[in-house]
Amino acid sequence: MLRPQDSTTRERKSLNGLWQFALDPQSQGRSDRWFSGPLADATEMAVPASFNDITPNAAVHDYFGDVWYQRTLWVPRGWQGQRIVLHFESATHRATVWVNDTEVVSHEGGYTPFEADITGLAVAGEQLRITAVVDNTLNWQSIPPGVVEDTPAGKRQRYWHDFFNYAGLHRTVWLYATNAAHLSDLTITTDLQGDNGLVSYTADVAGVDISEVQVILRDAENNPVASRSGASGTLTIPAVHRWAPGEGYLYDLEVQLVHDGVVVDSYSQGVGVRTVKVDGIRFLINGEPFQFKGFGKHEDVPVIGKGHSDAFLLHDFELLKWTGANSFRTSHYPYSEDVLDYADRQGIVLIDETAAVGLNMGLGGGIFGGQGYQTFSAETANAATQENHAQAIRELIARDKNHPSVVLWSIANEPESDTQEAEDYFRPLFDVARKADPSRPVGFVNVMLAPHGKCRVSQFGDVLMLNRYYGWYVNTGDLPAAELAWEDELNAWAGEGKPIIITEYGADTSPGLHSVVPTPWTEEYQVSYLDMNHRVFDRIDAVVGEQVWNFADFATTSGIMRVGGNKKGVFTRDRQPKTAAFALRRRWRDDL
Ligand code: GCB
Repeated sequence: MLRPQDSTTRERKSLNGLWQFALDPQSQGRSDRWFSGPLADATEMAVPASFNDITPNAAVHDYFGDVWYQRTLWVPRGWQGQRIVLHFESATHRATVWVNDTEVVSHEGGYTPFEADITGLAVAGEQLRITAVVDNTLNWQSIPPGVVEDTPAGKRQRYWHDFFNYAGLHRTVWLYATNAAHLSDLTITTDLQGDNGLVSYTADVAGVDISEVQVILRDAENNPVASRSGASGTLTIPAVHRWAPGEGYLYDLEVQLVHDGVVVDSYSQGVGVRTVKVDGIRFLINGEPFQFKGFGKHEDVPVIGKGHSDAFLLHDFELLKWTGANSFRTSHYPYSEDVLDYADRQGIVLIDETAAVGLNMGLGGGIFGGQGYQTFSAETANAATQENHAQAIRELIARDKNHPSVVLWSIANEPESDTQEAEDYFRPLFDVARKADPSRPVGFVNVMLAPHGKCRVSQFGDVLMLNRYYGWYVNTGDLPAAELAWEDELNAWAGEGKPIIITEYGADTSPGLHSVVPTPWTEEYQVSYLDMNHRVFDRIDAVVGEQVWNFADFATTSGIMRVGGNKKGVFTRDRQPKTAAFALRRRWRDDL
């Protein structure tokens, strides 16, 4: 699926703004056909945004189940005879959509796009009613998983990931038009041969039998540098300007579909020419060892929750550069495509993650509440969960495969990985990722409960991604003991001969809390904790990356371990620096 864009043959219309909105706590909207007319008793809701924090109302904040979004719109009068498509960049966690009274699409998974061809329903110059029911319930088959429990006070949603279950329409909704004959997908890979860049492409075409594909590659100054025809092929760029970390140089590949001598579709795709390879313990970008410096992030800001905001996108990237970060992980779900596009242009390197987080009943027991479940079983995470997980991997890769910023797929965060069941569950999922994209390395993020020698899933990864909290969850406040234990474990992992990226290390820190002696929760402790980690990393060659948890404080569920959310941010939730931000800047910026 291609992201909607404007071109000489395409036109799109954003449907962002205020929609009609209603909760459906009795789950009656589907059977009562709420889509068949104006929503009764509706309020207004901003799109894009999470609905949870817009209203100062606990019933809305903690709501789970169906919510209804509706709006009317005019189909542009110039779209006569066009193919018309309704496209949602995401709906968290699943949705069904109607146009007028007709159901047009359903989609499972809260962070990847879906669309419906509504040509038969949309009449140019007339009005349409769009209704979407969005269900944010998490269950054992959803990615991420959760469970609805009966309690004396009523039903309660539980889940095992450490961020708030924000939901709604988080990203742009588009109506767009193309000709009936159109490009339906495009896959680009790049290679380097001496000074030459190679750009290989495959164009999928729909809606036409006989047609010709022409491609033109232009440099950043818009000068054509190569062209050819055919639905697939390779273009050579002499003296190529590479895409590299810190330098997001993009060529533009225009794909034209020509029918009877007329260009019936034109689609442009940014292309960063670079290579990615794992070689022993080295992670190579363009053949050069790359050292990841950065953060695990979240899509999380006040009021709009996980709603995309261009202003926060730019601000966060400015702060990343200010600290000297060259990379981040899209923990713990696929981020807005606006983030990916901007990372491409800024030369920020991404580890791109699915929403498979919380598949681990060993975690918790006091932190997130006792679990009382087995992770993998017929009743809990089972074959249906695995199929949804496979689909989440396929959709992530289908969406993000053409982004040069993405150098590594993370198929899960901290799942159970020390049992036979986990090995059986994950082995085929690595194959799914490799089949979908043979060009990038694949890994998953390992949890402290499955240390070296116990983890049975790391064998499948091209790199090792480790989350560790020595000096925080263990050896709390005792950094000398933490340093010894951490170095011991890391040395054992280094024996595997794979590159190691520390994808999480961090300490909760209350901004403004200070102490001259090392005291957890103080700003000074966060700095000393990071210093200790860095000493360990600098002594082990296989460590090719450090991504601090977290870039900024973020919202979580209520819990005795969380004081107004997770406070491991180096910046506060409103993006003010803690002392650690300056310490990282000193370590990471080599121009200061
Ligand atoms: C982890 C999780 C992350 C949590 C973090 C923490 O290991 O991957 O989602 O927020 O620890 O702060 O406990």
